Amino acid sequence: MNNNAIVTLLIVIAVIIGGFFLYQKYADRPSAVRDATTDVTAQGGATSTDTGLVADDELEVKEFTVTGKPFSLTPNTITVDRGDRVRIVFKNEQGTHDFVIDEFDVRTPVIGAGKSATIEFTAGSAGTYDYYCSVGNHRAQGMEGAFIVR
Ligand SMILES: [Cu+2]
Repeated sequence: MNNNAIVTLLIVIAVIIGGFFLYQKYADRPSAVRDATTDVTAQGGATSTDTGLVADDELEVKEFTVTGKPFSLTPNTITVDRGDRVRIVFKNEQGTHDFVIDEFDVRTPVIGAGKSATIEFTAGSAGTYDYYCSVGNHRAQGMEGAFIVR
């Protein structure tokens, strides 16, 4: 009878311990769900990071192609907003030319016919500036334009 009582006690202890571990397993589940919820919140955070990417898009480079030939620069007006990052692709169709904006230290090399040169800069302050070809008297003959920063 004593042995039976001990066996019964062991079974009761086993059931209690088993029940405890079982309870722990189920108790873990809600916290796992809570982790998943935290992940969802983290994704919400990622969405605000996307907003940051939109802000980066505003810093996108504004590219303009300017064609040079005797004796014109086309287009002869370029308009950007203050603070814009600007890229000028200067394509020379005929003759020998360069592209210059003094105020922004913009100056491509002098290039020959069929060549192109690219220069990038930031339009730092508002105003109207001249761009021109600095070769010979090309500017006086018409190779100039207005670079407008709003
Ligand atoms: Cu020129």
